Amino acid sequence: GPDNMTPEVWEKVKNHPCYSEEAHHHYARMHVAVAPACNIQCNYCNRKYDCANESRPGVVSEKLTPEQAAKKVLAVASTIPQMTVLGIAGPGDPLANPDKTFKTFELIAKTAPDIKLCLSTNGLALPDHVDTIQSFNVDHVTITINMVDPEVGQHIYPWIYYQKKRWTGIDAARILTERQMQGLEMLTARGILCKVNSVMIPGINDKHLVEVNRAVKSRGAFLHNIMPLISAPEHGTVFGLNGQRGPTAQELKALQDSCEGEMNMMRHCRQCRADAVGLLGEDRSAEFTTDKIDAME
Ligand code: CLF
Ligand code: SF4
Repeated sequence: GPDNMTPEVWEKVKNHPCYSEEAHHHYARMHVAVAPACNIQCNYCNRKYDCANESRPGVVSEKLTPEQAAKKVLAVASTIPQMTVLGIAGPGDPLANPDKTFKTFELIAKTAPDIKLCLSTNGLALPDHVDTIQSFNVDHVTITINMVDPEVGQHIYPWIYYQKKRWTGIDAARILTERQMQGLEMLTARGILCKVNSVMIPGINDKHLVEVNRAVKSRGAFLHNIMPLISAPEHGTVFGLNGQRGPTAQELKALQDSCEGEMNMMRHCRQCRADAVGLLGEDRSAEFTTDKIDAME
């Protein structure tokens, strides 16, 4: 709340439903699915569906052009006055689609300047885009960080695509963690609020996430959101097909509790779709499909 934050930080947090537990009862967010491509492979992802970097495999969203996305934002904002935040969170990685992502931000900054811009990324391309992110006044960036140790990372990421080359194994995980840490440091040095999302994968990174928590806290992350792996065989993810289980609610809470005190822990995440619309936990995306928006005119 306002008593344990600077006025500048409180200003950024108070209307953001993900960054403030209190705000999520009153303020809504929307996502636009403008970013189909990805530059890494996570074993919990199924590309046919929304990933997202917010890590909820299993639902398909309608892909939009930046122009369609801007139109949708206006339509939603005029229908849902509590809509304060526009996030780009997939279905691939927003920074693997920088032209589409930043074109969308540019259009929305012009047509709906009061809407806060939010971005979620796996972090691989992040250091290359920090200046652009800052120039669009994006105040909130989420990085999905599942490990800070390549030995752990090799079991989560089969490959990354970086500098026109495919990297695998320990090398891939080492590059990814270096880029994530560098991107996080660059953002926090510029005063951009960073949330870290981590997917808890029992037997793979569950014990390790306390170390991730310390690493991101020491680099200035504002909030840590540890989410459960969603692993059902019907989602067709590598983990799902291998019989990898997700954590129980008790295991998740125990891990969140053991990190509490190190930094703010988010506990109200709803693992949104890449085209989510409305209050967290409420899904109004079906009201705002392209054909319905065209019919509103
Ligand atoms: Fe979207 Fe993410 Fe921004 Fe929120 S969602 S890009 S920070 S506006 Fe929020 Fe949804 Fe959890 Fe994400 S509840 S999945 S944390
Ligand atoms: Fe899938 Fe997101 Fe991982 Fe890319 S970063 S592979 S879209 S979960």
